[in-house]
Amino acid sequence: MSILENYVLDNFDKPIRECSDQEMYKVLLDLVRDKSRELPTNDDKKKKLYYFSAEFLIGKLLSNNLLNLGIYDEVNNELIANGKNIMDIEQAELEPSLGNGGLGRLAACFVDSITTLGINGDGVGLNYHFGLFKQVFKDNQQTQLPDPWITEESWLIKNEKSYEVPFNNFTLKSTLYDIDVLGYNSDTRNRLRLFDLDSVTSDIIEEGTIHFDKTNIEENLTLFLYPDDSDREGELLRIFQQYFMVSNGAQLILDEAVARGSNLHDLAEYAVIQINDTHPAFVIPEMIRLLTQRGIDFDEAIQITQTMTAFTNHTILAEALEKWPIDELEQVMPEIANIIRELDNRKKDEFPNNHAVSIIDEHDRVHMAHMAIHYGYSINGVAALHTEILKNSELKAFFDIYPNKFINKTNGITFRRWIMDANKELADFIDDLISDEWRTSANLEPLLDFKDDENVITKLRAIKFNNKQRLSHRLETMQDVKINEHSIIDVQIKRIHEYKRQQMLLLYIIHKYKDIKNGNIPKTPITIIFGGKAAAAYTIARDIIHAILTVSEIIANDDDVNKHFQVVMVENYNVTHAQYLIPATDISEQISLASKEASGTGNMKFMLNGALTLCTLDGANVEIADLVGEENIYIFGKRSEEIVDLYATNGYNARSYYERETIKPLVDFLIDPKMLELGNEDRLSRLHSDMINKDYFMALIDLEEFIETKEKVYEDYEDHDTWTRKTLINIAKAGFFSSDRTINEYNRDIWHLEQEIKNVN
Ligand code: CRA
Repeated sequence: MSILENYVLDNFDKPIRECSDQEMYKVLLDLVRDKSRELPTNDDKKKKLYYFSAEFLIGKLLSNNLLNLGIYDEVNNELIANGKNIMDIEQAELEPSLGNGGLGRLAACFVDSITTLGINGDGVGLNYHFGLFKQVFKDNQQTQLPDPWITEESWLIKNEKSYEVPFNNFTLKSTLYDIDVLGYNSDTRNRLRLFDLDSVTSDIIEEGTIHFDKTNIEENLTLFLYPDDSDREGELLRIFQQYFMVSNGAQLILDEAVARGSNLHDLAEYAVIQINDTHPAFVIPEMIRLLTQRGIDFDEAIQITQTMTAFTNHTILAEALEKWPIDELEQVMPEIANIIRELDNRKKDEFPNNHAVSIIDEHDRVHMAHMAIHYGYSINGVAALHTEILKNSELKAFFDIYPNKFINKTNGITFRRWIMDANKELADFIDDLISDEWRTSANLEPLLDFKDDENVITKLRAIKFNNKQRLSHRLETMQDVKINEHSIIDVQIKRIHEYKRQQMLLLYIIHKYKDIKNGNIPKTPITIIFGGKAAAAYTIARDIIHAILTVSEIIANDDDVNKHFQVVMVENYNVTHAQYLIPATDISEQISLASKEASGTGNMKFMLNGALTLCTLDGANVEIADLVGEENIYIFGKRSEEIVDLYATNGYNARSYYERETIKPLVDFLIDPKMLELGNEDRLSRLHSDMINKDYFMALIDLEEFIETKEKVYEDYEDHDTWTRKTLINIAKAGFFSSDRTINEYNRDIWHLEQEIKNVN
């Protein structure tokens, strides 16, 4: 009997052909789960990694898991033979809404690579019922709704384990759900361990909003990722969430280590914790608390915790480096607050008068990153430039006292999802050219042999076109927008944030619109696509979305322009959207203000899928540029040292840029009568005034050079062969950005765990 038949008969008692896509989804889910369950976990290995993260942006899992199990083709062929299409079946799967942006997607790529390399390592996090939020556009504005994803047919598997988490005045008992994590062709599996609370209920959410009673912890604790923390209740709720996550995680670690033979004194031989950004940093005082509770003395508990905990920093933006008022910690978990005071006292004694390295500052706020650096054994940045900035400016005071703790680990992406799954046609074509060895080694360099092969260049162009068609079809069904499949596809997808400068691309769009109105018609039509959510409480970011949507409507309504130029903003951008957008893209917009984007990972996905990067020298763009050479990338804008210096000296004045005759009309268009007619005056004038009077992330400083460079990019696109040759070089050089390489480095330099696959690129 074939791989699917008996599953179908067991479930529905009818042939495949007669099953609906929803029914087939259920069958495939059962099949994949059974096959996963046949794989042992890595529990026979002594030491285990626990990757603690507030987010795991895993995306849909069906195709990915079929691929990792090595049965994708077999299943797909049988579906095709029965008149079914896996892409349609996949529509029945809801994307788990367990992350926000790059940090969460990175965690998802990492657990895939950890398993692929045969490392014993689980992810630890929370099971948010409604995720971040679902973005819905209404009147050209972002609105936020709950994003439910947990149904009977989700990948969650209830685990029997449960722990008690002691808050002040009450204790909560957790429920644990696991999601199996499969590696590529690996014969073991790991798990995502997502803690939850049975009493949580959607009943307390106000209809049509993401608002709820923030004080009702028992009912709200795992409703949303990053609930609004603009007031004290919101801050307390975040602290409740963080402590719930790490207390459960720490208890799980102790449980499992003891089961594997640890006597707790030797815990560091059994477990290593990676703290993914500051959200899980309370695991340090919590582990100390639990160890002392189990009879270890305080000094030894600190020492054990320290030797098993490492920290990753993902940003230099102050707003994301969490600082919690100590009195709030006292209110939620007094014992932990006391331990933190003690940890702080010890460091104040060790480094007297060195205020920059205090855990508790003069405003009685606890600096989570400081705690993690003092009481962990390793701190890493996520790209070479980022780590240098940490060492030389942001965390210099720490680098001075702990030079050996600092290390760089440039981010990576899993090639399983970001080419094998997202761009099957390209992946298969690469197999034809250089054999399928790259699928495990990530070595794509042999492709360079084909850079002057006309047939290869033609085929690459054809694949890009097919991916544009696929995207076009999706946008039409999802959002009722029709894009021109023959146009240049120019894309900026990422969270909306001023430092990423979507507003700078918007000013370019205004420039281009005016230019086309003046009769300068682009040789090839251009489609610029945005995607991204703005934090619900981030007003200017929501204003930027509004301005983009309003400008795009003006362009769409203008018959002089709309045949040549289109601007689209994808609604509710998520991993699934990204899998359609990235393979179809020609130009990858990586235009953050230099020094501000720690790494970026979208930049790597685009490169791997044959888009050319238009970028500032920021984050991992610097490493991309080094790899491909300056003739295969488009670089513009002020360099990072200059920007760091400008901040230090308060040397930027937006208005002096605004006054330039090239720039003023573009900014002023935001409040042009055409805009005000369609848009919301408050939002548009606030953005307008912000750009002139503040522009904290300096969109205007690079604008002229950006416009010039964009025109050059579009001009270069016209030489199709040269362009496509450049895309081939980019693909060939992308191997370095495989997350297998990144994880291999983490393991070699930080975790030191047993590993099955040793040679990674
Ligand atoms: N927003 C950085 O800004 C980086 C990812 C993953 C970020 C990105 O440049 O690629 O982390 N930082 O390392 C972050 O979330 C809290 O800080 C991100 O996703």
